[in-house]
Amino acid sequence: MKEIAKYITPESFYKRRREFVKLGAGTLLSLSLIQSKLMALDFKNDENLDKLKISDEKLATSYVNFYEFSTDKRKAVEYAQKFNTQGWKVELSGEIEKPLILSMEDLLSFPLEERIYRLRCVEAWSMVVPWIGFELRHLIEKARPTNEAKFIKFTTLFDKTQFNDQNSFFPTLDYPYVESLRMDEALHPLTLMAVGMYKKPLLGQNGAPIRLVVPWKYGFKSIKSLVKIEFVKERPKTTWELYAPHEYGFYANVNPEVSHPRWSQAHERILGSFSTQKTLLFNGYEKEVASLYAGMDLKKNF
Ligand SMILES: Nc1nc2c(c(=O)[nH]1)N[C@H]1C(S)=C(S)[C@@H](COP(=O)(O)O)O[C@H]1N2
Ligand SMILES: [Mo]
Repeated sequence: MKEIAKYITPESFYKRRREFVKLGAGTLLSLSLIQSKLMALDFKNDENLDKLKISDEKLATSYVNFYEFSTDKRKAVEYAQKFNTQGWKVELSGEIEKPLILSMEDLLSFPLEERIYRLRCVEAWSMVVPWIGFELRHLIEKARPTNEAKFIKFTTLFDKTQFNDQNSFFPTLDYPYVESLRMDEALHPLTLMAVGMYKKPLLGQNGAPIRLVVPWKYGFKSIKSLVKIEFVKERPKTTWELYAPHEYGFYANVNPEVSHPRWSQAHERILGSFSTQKTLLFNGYEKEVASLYAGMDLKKNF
């Protein structure tokens, strides 16, 4: 049986499946669903018109921030290896016509695209990641928000049996991790729901099986392993804003002129190289997104 599988599946797929088997049965199921979409190259490639230099895949999957596992980047990767995403569901509720519960299969019916984006962490490092996902606006259209919906609130899984830091006596953050976007930011075509990167399904440490990616904002807005999307009237309090409001604002737009109280944001370390570069307003996406903030004081609304 295994011998036959070797002949009827492309070799790379076969090898990759074997790697997934090592991750355990739970991960395998949802991975293979996404995997088969991606292996069929059922997504539109990014032509990389800006000629961004893509970061090493090894780096992007090992230098991670995922506090639910651990604040230690190495340990987060280690603990994420047995992350179980079997039967994953995303719940949509709030100011929409009727609540929806979507499986990964439902979510994968949106048109998938590769998007090569800069990622700028508030810790002053950056990389370039080739994500695979769909525009969040497609999901919003499906949810049919009412006129009352002004913000979207996103929530990460809360599961003490899976996340070491959630289970600790003194958790680092007030979990579950919550993030939010204004409706017009959420509807912007750059705003992505990612299910993969480097032409493969997301790994646990990068927010499997589905996460947000907002390229013009600091990385912490790009919330991982989503289970809930709520359409709300009022601006929600977000995890980092609650933790330190003078350090992490709601908007978190990348801005070289607004320093973090403890360090400058004017430059960034390019991960995987010895160089630094100037940080760009809106992380280089000014042309696309500046109009969202016309007339707003970006220093006050940081
Ligand atoms: N749920 C959750 N989402 C999260 C984080 C986290 O700790 N928990 N870290 C954020 C931060 S600070 C960054 S920089 C990005 C990092 O994404 P990456 O590790 O895939 O590069 O994820 C963001 N999303
Ligand atoms: Mo970050």
